[in-house]
Amino acid sequence: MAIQRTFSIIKPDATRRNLTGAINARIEEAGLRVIAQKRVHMTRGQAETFYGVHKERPFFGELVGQMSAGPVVVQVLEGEDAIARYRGVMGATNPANADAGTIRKLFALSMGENSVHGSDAPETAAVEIAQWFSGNEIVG
Ligand code: 3AN
Repeated sequence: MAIQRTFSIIKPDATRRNLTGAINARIEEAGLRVIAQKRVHMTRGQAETFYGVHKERPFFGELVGQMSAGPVVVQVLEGEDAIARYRGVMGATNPANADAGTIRKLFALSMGENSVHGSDAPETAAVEIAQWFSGNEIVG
């Protein structure tokens, strides 16, 4: 499997509980490298753009509110099969269904406040990385 890049967000529920380092430890233990990282406070508009594919879903307003409620850490992760690998480390969207040892099983509070985001495909990873990082901020 080729080396890939994926986009990650450590969400406000996790930064609020001072879990940035604990989540980064899980990421690095899984063999992924943090090759770009910054802490930002998303505006509602930025969160609406980021989650645009979900705009017709009933939870869209709640999701945008939660993502802009506090600081997040946006990241680019690199590694072999990074997109699927990170989704495995994250665990299922609903923490009740997440496997033992995953970030969401360990830390998530609910479906919405589920601590992390990770891209679901190479195309979305490219779009998401481009929303938050310029090329010279990514150092692989
Ligand atoms: P994932 O983040 O696991 O790829 P998606 O893409 O289906 O999940 O959903 C995007 C985000 O929307 C989730 N991370 C979660 O925060 C939120 N979300 C998804 N489904 C629900 C739901 N039924 N109720 C509240 N929030 C939800």
